Amino acid sequence: MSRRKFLKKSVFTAGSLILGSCVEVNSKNHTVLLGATMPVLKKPIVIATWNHGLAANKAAWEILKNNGPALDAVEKGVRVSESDENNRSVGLGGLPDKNGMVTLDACIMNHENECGAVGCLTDIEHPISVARKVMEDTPHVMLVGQGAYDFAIEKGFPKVDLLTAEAKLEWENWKASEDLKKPAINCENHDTIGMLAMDAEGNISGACTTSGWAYKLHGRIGDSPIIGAGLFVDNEVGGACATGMGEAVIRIAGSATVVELMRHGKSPQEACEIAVKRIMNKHKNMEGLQVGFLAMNNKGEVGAYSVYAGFNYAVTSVDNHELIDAGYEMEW
Ligand code: SD4
Repeated sequence: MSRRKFLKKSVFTAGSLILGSCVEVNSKNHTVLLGATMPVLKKPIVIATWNHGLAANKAAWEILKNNGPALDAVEKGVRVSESDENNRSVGLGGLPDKNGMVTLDACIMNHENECGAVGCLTDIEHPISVARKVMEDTPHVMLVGQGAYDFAIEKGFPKVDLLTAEAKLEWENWKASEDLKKPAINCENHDTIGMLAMDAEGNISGACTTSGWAYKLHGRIGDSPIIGAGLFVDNEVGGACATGMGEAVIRIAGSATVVELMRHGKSPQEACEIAVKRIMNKHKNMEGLQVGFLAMNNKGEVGAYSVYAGFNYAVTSVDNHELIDAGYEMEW
């Protein structure tokens, strides 16, 4: 495993986010934003993890461009991934747990530190909207399992069979394989969508939704629905979200850590890098342990970083709609 060297300074075509920033072009000819010299984007802005973030951002942008609230934008945005049955790691079509059940985790947080979450939710296509209902219609932050399901049904969400034929087949193949105890943890089965939006008013909201670690033990909840781990927003500072192995993110209160680092003066890029390095320091065995953070501060700077190569994120603002490869510590 080799440590990446960040050296190059380049200027790119007009309209590109990375114009004049410190960047590197990687082997796939994708751009990677580096260091503390992020450009400041003009609000509104929406950013989201992985390449499914592009379609999700597009939906969020419909709200933001009409001066709509960031909270509506992030909900609408991640619902696109939740309904995409070709996506094996979020909502409908997500890979199931060890027992063949699709169990979903999600949370949402607004600019007033109000938040809602659901964990281990079954048979509901849009956990993010249930999380928003928990935030808005109850005095609680988090509902899990049967209670979350009953609440969703009571609120009028339809019951949906989330296990598609393709996901079922993959699960059956996994069961038949020798890998029963040790499901691979990699970018193929770890693709949560985390989204952060700043609206025209400058208010930030975030959303995070996932079917979690494929073939997990039944009842396992990752970082994604845990406020402070998979997502954290403080409008006075900015927001952060996480993807990758949730257990490692929870151990360092990942997203809250990134926001606190920004509160103390770090750029989003620096904050994500420090959080990744903290995870590396706290784990003796980093083999296959992928974690990525994505952050935005209230000035409109963004940053991202991951343990292993391969993490990317979508950035959409009035001048941009593009996918950017995050910097990272190690090659796979
Ligand atoms: C989890 N963090 O359940 C989630 C999975 C994930 O990209 O992020 N996938 O641990």
